[in-house]
Amino acid sequence: MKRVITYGTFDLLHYGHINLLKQAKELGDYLVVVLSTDEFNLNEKNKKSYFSYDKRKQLLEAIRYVDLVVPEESWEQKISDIKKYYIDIFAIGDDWKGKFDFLKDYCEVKYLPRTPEISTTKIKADMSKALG
Ligand code: C2G
Repeated sequence: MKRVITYGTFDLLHYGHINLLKQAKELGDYLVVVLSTDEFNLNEKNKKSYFSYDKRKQLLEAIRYVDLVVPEESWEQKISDIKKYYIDIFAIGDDWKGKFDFLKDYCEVKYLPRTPEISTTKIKADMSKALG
């Protein structure tokens, strides 16, 4: 049983997120998604998600690739998460390439190709243009 972990905000869920989750799940048998809390988004990522943590969790839990959703409250929790959930592989989009290589002491680290043409920022910009 290979256990995979990934992290993110997953706000305004779109097919780029789904592609990532699918790729991450295909690396193993069980996928833990560590979802940024509203406070973590505000204080550490300088982004205010449109959907609350609970709503974003509800959406992720409905995805066939996702087995468990838990909160991300700090940048420093990854090593303890890897131990806590007996993780074999840490996977994240390649926009983070190299940033989490320090986790190689604890598990495999995989940077997965992002879906280039879509982003939450683009969705918001296109919508505000369309709505005027
Ligand atoms: N992603 C993707 N393609 C996109 C947009 C996002 O593959 N078009 C991936 C990102 O690379 C990331 C995941 O989807 O692996 C979630 O993206 P975000 O919600 O933007 O997460 P991020 O802000 O990168 O948070 O501690 C790590 C952070 O929590 C990662």
